[in-house]
Amino acid sequence: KGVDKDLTAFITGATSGIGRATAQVFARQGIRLVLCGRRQERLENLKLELSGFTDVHVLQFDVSNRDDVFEAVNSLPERFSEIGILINNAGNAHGLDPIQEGDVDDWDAMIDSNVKGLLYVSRAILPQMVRRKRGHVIHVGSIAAKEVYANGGVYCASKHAVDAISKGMRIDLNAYGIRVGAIHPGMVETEFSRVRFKGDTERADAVYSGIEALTAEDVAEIIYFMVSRPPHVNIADLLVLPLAQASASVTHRE
Ligand code: 8X3
Repeated sequence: KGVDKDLTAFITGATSGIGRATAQVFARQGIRLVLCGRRQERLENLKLELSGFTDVHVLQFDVSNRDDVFEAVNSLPERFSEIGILINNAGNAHGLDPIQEGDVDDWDAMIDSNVKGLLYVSRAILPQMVRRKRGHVIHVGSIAAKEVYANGGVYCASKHAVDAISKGMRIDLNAYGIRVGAIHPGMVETEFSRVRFKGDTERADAVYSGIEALTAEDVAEIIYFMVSRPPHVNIADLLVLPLAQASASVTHRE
């Protein structure tokens, strides 16, 4: 039972939010970590914070840069090179606009990281799991993978793609003993809304006002639960909401 400590967990988007919380929970369980992100200083700080618990290697790259993804994965020192767990977490929302007014740069950014980046990282890592006939991939989707809401069409499309990729991956890897699952959180209070609204903190804070949103730790603990099931148990698909949220657009505010 528990997690195989010979292998390494590879977490994208580890410098903030759900990715960072997952790194913290995994570290406390003694799971060896490869932490990936775009921001070197944050990566170094996280490595300092977690090195007391486990071995940590950091990789600075942007998942949407195809060459950098493959180069980073190929650069792993031997001790960290056998990936047992891949947490495809990196992703963001940019803007919340009606489709006819959408910023095309925002669309590119969301599709490049949430969809293409996730594919690049998966393509770089899956062959070794297939060879070993062992591994576990978890995608961090969103309620936006299951529902579409006003002004969020492109973000929702990118997360629907994550859902489809997760399902397709489970089928293609079925013969190789690799577990594939997705967790789809609703409202989680992280830097998510600040990024979506480009630093407009008032607008970002309003998203969570009067609501006890999920915390990144809430989601990270569930991700650890998913990876620590006995090997024959695959949690394939999980929608996780705060109590105050009934659907993508129905929330109860105090
Ligand atoms: C983040 C949650 O509701 O803004 O993926 O889509 S939501």
